[in-house]
Amino acid sequence: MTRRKRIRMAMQKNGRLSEKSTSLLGRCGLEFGWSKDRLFSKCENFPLDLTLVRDDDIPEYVCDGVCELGVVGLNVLKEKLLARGADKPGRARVLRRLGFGHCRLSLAVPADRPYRGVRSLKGTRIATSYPATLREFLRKSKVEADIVEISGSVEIATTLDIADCVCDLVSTGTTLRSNGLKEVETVFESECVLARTGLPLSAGQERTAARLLQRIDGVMRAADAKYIMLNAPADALSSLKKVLPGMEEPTIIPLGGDGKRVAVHAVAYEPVFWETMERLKAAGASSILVVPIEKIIA
Ligand code: PRT
Ligand code: ZN
Repeated sequence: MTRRKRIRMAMQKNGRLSEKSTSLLGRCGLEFGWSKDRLFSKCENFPLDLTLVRDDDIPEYVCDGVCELGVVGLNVLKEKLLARGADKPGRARVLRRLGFGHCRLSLAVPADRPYRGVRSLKGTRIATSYPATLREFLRKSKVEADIVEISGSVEIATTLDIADCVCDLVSTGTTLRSNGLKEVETVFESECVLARTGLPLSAGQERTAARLLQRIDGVMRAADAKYIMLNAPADALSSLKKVLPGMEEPTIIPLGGDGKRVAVHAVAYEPVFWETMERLKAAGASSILVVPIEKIIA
């Protein structure tokens, strides 16, 4: 009997990460028979099955090998790994940062309370849903404080006098400000990640995971990449290369018989702004085309 090659991936069922996680898999060419109420979804054209759960359960699933892969906020993964104890076998590790779901775990104090550095938090009560991450931060900062663990609506903890300050996720900062709090320290910067179990996979599953990673890398590399085509005098090539951001070695195609003018085709891995195009023109380029790239396998 051949060993399994299908892998199971845990993903958030319903929440901030669901749409972008789904879209990423779609751009990787994976097709699913979606149904909102289902907890499992089998990919029809790739050996992967999705398990759709609450984000809090994903680290546990991945650590225990219930799912070989998981898509989850690094904040949740780190918290669960710290809470679980770093020495337990079968831990999860991060394979890729996925470039969405950015946020930070921050300390915030009432706006009218003076703040004189992290040491001034000594002896305070800090409300958070991330006790293990906060505990690690306080230990490293050599500050002793009381951690008040609450599961939601952390931002109202000071108003309710459950705590003196809070440690919560922030993205725009609006929630903190509208609750009379000011952000004073960043504890942890987070984004959505692809994690894999520390437990061994079968050879077939390793190959499946490697194929998926190659596709994810292809999609992510293509996100900012552009294909640039332009015509230019052959002797302007070196100055053009200086202008083009993150360009690979270009393909040069002679135009006409005398070799004095060439067509240049290249992939640029950084954004190409109008200013860049103007500088290309000033360096001698004409007929400049910049087109988006859908996928790249390097
Ligand atoms: O139901 P389930 O348990 O699966 O979802 P959930 O409600 O626990 O999580 P969800 O969907 O809200 O968030 C999932 C993940 O998104 C988080 O674990 C983070 O990795 C990431 N993320 C990115 C955020 C935010 N940005 C964010 N702003 N998660 C939460 N927030 C909250 C924050 O807790 C605070 O209440 O948004 C508020 C602050 O936002 P600003 O813009 O006002 O600063
Ligand atoms: Zn959650």
